[in-house]
This record gives sequence, structure tokens and C-alpha cells, in this order.
Amino acid sequence: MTKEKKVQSTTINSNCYPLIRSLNFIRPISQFIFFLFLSLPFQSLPSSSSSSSSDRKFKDPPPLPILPIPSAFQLRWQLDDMAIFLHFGTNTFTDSEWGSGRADPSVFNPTQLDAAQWVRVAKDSGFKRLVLTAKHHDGFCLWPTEYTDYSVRSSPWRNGSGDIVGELAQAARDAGIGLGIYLSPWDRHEPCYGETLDYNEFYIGQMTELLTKYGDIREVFLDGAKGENEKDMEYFFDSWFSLIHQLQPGAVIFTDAGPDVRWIGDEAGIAGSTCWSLFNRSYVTIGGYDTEYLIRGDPVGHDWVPAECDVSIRPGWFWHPSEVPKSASTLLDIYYKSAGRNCQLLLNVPPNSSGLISAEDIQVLKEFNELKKSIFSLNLAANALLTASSTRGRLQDSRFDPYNVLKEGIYTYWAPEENQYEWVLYLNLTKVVSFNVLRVQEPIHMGQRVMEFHLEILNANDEWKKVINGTTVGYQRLLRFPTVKSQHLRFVIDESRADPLISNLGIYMDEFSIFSNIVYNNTRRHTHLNGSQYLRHIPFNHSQVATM
Ligand code: FUL
Repeated sequence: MTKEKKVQSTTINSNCYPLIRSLNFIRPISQFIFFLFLSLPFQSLPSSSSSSSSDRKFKDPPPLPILPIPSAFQLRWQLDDMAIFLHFGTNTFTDSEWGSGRADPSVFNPTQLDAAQWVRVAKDSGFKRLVLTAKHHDGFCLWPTEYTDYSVRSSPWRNGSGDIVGELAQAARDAGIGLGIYLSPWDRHEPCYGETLDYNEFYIGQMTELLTKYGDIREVFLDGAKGENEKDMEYFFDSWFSLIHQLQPGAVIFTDAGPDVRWIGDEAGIAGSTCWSLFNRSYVTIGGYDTEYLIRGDPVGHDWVPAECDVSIRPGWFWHPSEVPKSASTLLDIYYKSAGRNCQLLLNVPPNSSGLISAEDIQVLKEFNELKKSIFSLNLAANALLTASSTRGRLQDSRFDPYNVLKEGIYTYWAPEENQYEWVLYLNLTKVVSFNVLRVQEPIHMGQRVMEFHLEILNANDEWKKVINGTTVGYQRLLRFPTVKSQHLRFVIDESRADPLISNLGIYMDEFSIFSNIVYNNTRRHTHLNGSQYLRHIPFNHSQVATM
């Protein structure tokens, strides 16, 4: 009996979500009446929450996942949070960004190259993966490929017997950190570029070398860039994707349009404040994209394609002697707007011409890591008393308990009872606390659900006051707002694709952000702040309610 009711009500929830969404303009009272009406046929059946626990032998099952959901490897990728991008090649020695493909290999001689240093810097600064430009658009290969002599084999570095991909793969393995490779489709050196069949064979030959000789590869980054008036040709993407998945089933493939990870649509590392991992791959072609669609994703998308935010620590992707790194506070701001908006941050830190990551870049990464730790190591809600508007399952069932939101990780979560007309978590912090950052996570292995939410505090006059509104959560949502003080909070989900599930809720104090005065847009991509600004405390205007 109970089981039968369960099936029926779950069907209402998972398959009729457009219906539930469309109810928002009539909420909350009329929605309540509507649900009452919906549940009339089942009224003679005991509700799953109100039936006495003694008459049931079995556990309540978890809620249904809501499609699309991530693959195991998309999930592993997402949990990395941040990765380091390494642009390195002949451009590093010729002071260029898009090499012509005609640079003499003799220019390539990074005499102090130490891949273990790259790995150490990444690991010590909290990054979980490195992605190396094994071949950039100039066609020079950082491994001794058998398909061209335009590679490290023809350079003076290690007398032509070196292999940078090999050294990095070894160092990454030793340190237990993931490796990704960038193999540029556009190749300005290779004579067969432009001959569709020949070049696709050549490219697949190179890709096969990279995916079979160096152990585990976690990401294959396929850049869609190509200069104007270049030879026209077709890339056999479907064959490339199938081959990559066959040779490295654990690797995610990045392009403008997935299949596994999509580009965020800008090179400033900034995601939309609404950002879905849901997406329709068929709406986007590689190289022909609608930036808005990439930035925001698609609440009714059929494919799971989360976004990666690539941005360089310096103005250029390659190292140039005249350029300086961004400040730690700028990186922190980018972190909030990438990893804090359901994306992964892929931060480019280009090794210099000696083959090392420069001391000034290391210093900035160290400061950035310290800023992050000083903000996020103390969840001011860690000892809060929690209650919820409703909880799925029986009282003794801890799997759906509101306290799960205080546990780290996405696999434990609070689940409300089905068919509710309000979804609220109440936090009693047991004392008055000041804070200005909210962190929320969804158990994305169950699908991305939350569409709109807000946070309220009980003010000194015992009135509930809205602090911040947000749209979309996903893997991780970080929101900053003017500092507020309270003992009692209400986290309210206003709109959701299905019953919302929350795996983490935290509040923090950020003394460092200068978030209101950094402007990013497509015309001003690289904002430079003086390195000394990173510890400055900017007083906020305490009167406003922020909307992000
Ligand atoms: C772009 C390329 O043209 C840049 O050189 C760089 O590699 C960046 C990550 O992608 O499309």
C-alpha cells in the first residue's frame, strides 16, 4: 500500500516538473491548494511521513535522480574544483602567443626545466590537476612524436632526447595529481593541415601516442581557435571523441560544446551568475557558439555538460618577460565567479623560458591559497542547530537529515518530504555571528535541481530580512554580500526542477574581497591590481540586499 502510494507520488514529482515550475506565479497558497487537490485520490492511503514507523520493515528509498546526471568521470572531474593550465612551447622563447609554425626548434631550450616544480606549485596551492599544451597552434610538440620532426626531438633541450609530456606525467603520478593534455587541432606547421583525410589521420596518430604512452589522462582539451583566412578543412570530431573515450575511458573531453565539459564562453574565467550543467549539445557547434548559451547553460537541457572556466594568471597565455601576474585578490574574485558558480577554474600559470614557474606567480598562488583557506576553513554554521520545513523518510533515518548539510562532501544531503509547497532550512547559530559569504552545494550525482533560492536573517527587531537571492546552485555556489549579523537564518528554496536536495550549507567571513569594484567583460579581460592590495579590507555598504 505504502509502496504503491510512493510510486504514484514520485511520478508526479519527477515527470511533471514543468507543471511544478509553472506553479510559481500562483504560489504559495494556491499551490498548496493545488497539491491538496492532487493528493485527494491518495487520501485514503497513509502518507510516507505520517505512517507509523513500526508498521514498515523496509527503509524509504532515496529520491529518484532527475536526468540528466553526470557520468562517473564528469563527477570526478567536478570534484577537482581547480586545475592548473600550462602553456609552454616555442612561443615561450619567441615572445609570441600564436606562433607562426616557422620558429626554429633550436630556440627551444628551457635549461632548468623541472616538471616536478610545476606539480609542486599546483599541489601546494590547492589545485588537483594539470593540463599541458602538448601541442599549441604552432604545431611544435612537447613530446618526441613519430609523426613530425617539429618537436622537442629537434631542439637542443636535453640534446633532443627529452620528453616534457613524459616528465610531467611521471611527476604528476608521483604526487598523486591528475594530468590533462591540450592537443591543438589547428596546426600552423604541419604541411598536411588543410587536407581533410590526411590531417585527421595525422591528428589521430598524435592523439593515440599521447593517450597510450603516458598512463592515466584525466582531460583532453580541444581548443576551437583558428585564425582567419587559414586553410579550410573538416575535423572528424566524432571519430576523435570515440577514440579518446576508448583509449582513456576516465578522461573528460573539453570543447566549446562538450561532449563531457564545455567552454564557459569567455577567457576571463567568469561564469554566469545563473549556470546550469544542463545543456543541449545539439544547439552548439564547435567554433560556432552562442556565448550566452555557454555562460548560462540550459535549465531544460537534455545533456550533462558542466563548464570549465579558463583564464590566465598573466595577460597572455604564454610567458612574456614584460608581463606580471594578477593579484591574489583578483584570483579570489575569479574563484568566486567560476568555482563558486558551479564550474571548474582552469587557471593558466605559464612556465618561463628557463622552464620553471616564475617566483612572482608562485607568490601570488601562495597568497591566493592563504586567502581561500582563511575564509573557507571556518564554517560559522558548523555548530548550528538545524531544523527543516520537512524531511524525507522516518525520524530515525539519518540519510535525509538536515544536519547532513553540515557534513563536507556532496554525497550526504538533506531531502525534504515529497510534494511540499515550501522548502526551508532553519539555522540557529546559538550566538550572534557576523558573516558575508554563503556556500551551498547540491548532490549533483542526483541531478541539478535548484532554480532560485534566498537567505534570510532574523534581525534585531525580530523581523526576517532577506540578505541575498540566487539562481542555480549545482556543485558549488558561493555568494558574497554586505556583512550581516544574526543568530537565526532561513535558507529558502523558491523554485526547483524537482524536490530540492542540499548537501552543504556554510556561512563564512571574507575580510579580503574587493568584489564590487572589479569589472570584467569581454573588452576588458585582464584586470590588474597591485599585488599589495590583497590583504586590504574593503568596508561594505551594509544597507543593501545583494542579488547575484
Ligand atoms: C585559445 C587559444 O587560441 C589560446 O592561445 C589559448 O590556448 C586558449 C586557452 O585558447 O582559443
